[in-house]
Amino acid sequence: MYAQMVKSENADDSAEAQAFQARIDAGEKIEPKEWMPAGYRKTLIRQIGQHAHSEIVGQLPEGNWITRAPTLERKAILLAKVQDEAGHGLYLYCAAETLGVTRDELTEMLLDGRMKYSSIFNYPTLTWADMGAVGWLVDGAAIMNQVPLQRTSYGPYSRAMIRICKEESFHQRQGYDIMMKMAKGTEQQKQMAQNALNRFWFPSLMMFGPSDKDSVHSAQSMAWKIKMNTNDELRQKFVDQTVPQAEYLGLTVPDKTLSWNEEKGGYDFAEPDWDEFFQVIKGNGPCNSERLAARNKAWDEGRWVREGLMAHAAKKSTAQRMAAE
Ligand code: FAQ
Repeated sequence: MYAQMVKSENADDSAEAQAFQARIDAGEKIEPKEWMPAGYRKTLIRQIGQHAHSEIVGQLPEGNWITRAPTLERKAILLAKVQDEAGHGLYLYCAAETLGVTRDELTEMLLDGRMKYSSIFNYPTLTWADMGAVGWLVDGAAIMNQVPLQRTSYGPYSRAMIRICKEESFHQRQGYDIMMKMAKGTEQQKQMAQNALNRFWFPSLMMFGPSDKDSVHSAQSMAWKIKMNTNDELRQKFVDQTVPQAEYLGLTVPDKTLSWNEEKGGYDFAEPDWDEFFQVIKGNGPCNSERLAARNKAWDEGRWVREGLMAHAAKKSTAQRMAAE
């Protein structure tokens, strides 16, 4: 089914397509059973699917530290956060399913490398301070990207984002709280916090996607209000918000070119290494193979659970049918 949709994706200028665009321009939400251009459907499946995969794969770098959290309280908080990410993945798979693709199809495309997930999760989490940096910077970047998506034109995606954003705010604050503790702690803890910032700064800037001149999908996605801002606009807002937070922590953003530009009312900052970004999204980042191996293992080892649940559901519905006859 997904393959058929992809074949007929080309945007058309039919009366239906024009009426559809007029609804988008008027700020109306598009709902699952309504007519939509094949390209709109395909773009949503790609974006929502990648977003769902990011939430699921995104559990791995933090899951790595649950057993080694420094206190019982930190362990409980981290566990709750990682569980929230699983929940986000599930809302998003449900939103994607309303477009005619199944969760299993999406999962298979993740597992065999046909679909992407966020580049950020291909970097390792080496110390406890990385839990602070991930919450502060990675969830911070996610919120910056996702708050505007609450107004996205596709109803189920927009509604999923409203709930997700509430939880992401808690995630960002717990990360910043870890950073505060470490940055105000011993000299060694402060050094760990600085080191985590050094390693996560540029990968966090990459989360917003390539620069606008290299973004393949932005123009069409913005015309359809699937995306509400360009990649560079959101990256700029993220830098402007995050630099004062780093200053409050007494940490240094690892960018010697960083300076306030009075005229534009924002910071000038160095671009990430885009060659590295494209390598990571091609599968050649530091942890790509480890992440995909972990997801494949979970999928294979969970097969008996999925089959058991399906058998139980079939048995239950047969019993209900027979009782009704
Ligand atoms: N990583 O033309 P564009 C989270 C790909 S938040 C990997 O600009 P688009 C929460 C892009 O897919 C993270 N690939 O693309 C959390 C395209 O390739 P394709 C997830 C990337 O779609 C926190 C190509 O480059 N958030 O998980 C990336 O218009 C902590 C050209 O790019 C979302 O997914 C990247 N960073 O804009 C969980 C938000 N950037 O598909 C756990 C929704 C670009 O043609 C712990 N998504 N690419 O093969 C979006 O807003 C957009 O999809 C963008 C990319 C902004 C990511």
